[in-house]
Amino acid sequence: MTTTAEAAAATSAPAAPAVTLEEKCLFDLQGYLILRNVLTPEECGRILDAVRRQERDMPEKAADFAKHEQVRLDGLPQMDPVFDIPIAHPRVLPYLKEFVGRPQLGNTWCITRGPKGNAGGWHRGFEPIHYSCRHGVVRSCCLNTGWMLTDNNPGDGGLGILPASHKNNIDLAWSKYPGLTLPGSIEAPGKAGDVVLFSESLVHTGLNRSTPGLRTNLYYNHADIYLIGANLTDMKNLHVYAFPPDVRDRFNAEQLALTEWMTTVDSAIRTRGRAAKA
Ligand SMILES: O=C(O)CCC(=O)C(=O)O
Repeated sequence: MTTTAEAAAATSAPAAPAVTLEEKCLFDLQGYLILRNVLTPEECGRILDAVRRQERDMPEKAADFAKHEQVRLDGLPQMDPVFDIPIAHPRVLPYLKEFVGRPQLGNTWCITRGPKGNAGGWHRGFEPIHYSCRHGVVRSCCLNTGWMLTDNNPGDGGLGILPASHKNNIDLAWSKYPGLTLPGSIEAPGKAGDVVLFSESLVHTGLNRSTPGLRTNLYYNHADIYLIGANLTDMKNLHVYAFPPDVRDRFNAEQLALTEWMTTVDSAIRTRGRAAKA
């Protein structure tokens, strides 16, 4: 288990310059951006170790993997402080502020998939009406960040995206199209340490893996403060989204600001959520 001090040290990467006009233009055009080398190989290794520990030590997760060659973990920072690293990461935070406005961290999850795993179908979290660009101001009310802990080369089972679908006008039955048979769809390629930022209005999916080995990506989703309230309607999972005070106690100022909505969640509600799940 990573110590709090190690996790804090690991989040002290130098701040990135402001989002450039070219990046804003590209994000508005295609609905996603890929940032290179956000995590160091050492950080990827430490986070991946923690993922593998959880996948192995939680019996239901180990069983999932044995059966489906695919496993999902949710509420990551509640499992190990090393999962704090992507929260308000200095390379990513300027984009969250620029594209969301008043971003707050929603759910955090991890998906590992091997060649026999069955990736999900095409979907999006929010309709295009939740994306806008007016007078040069981009607003994606929900912005996801996909953190590649292993390479996402073609065929590795990475993230599939339909560029520009964050503002498409004609819908298809997205989930009916297997993998890259969806017209216009592509893979978001990257190496371990890269991050794909994408509007949750963009149609996307996990792709099946055709190469040997495992692909592991983390997803940290962010919503504008007025949309994050939707989490409060999901009582069954509220205790997963909202971290208890002892987790937030170890956060720096930016991480605290990005998770401020969690202070509105009463510990009794969290306890009720845990009890309902048990
Ligand atoms: O990487 C994946 O397997 C799929 C990610 C995704 O689309 C999701 O979790 O909503």
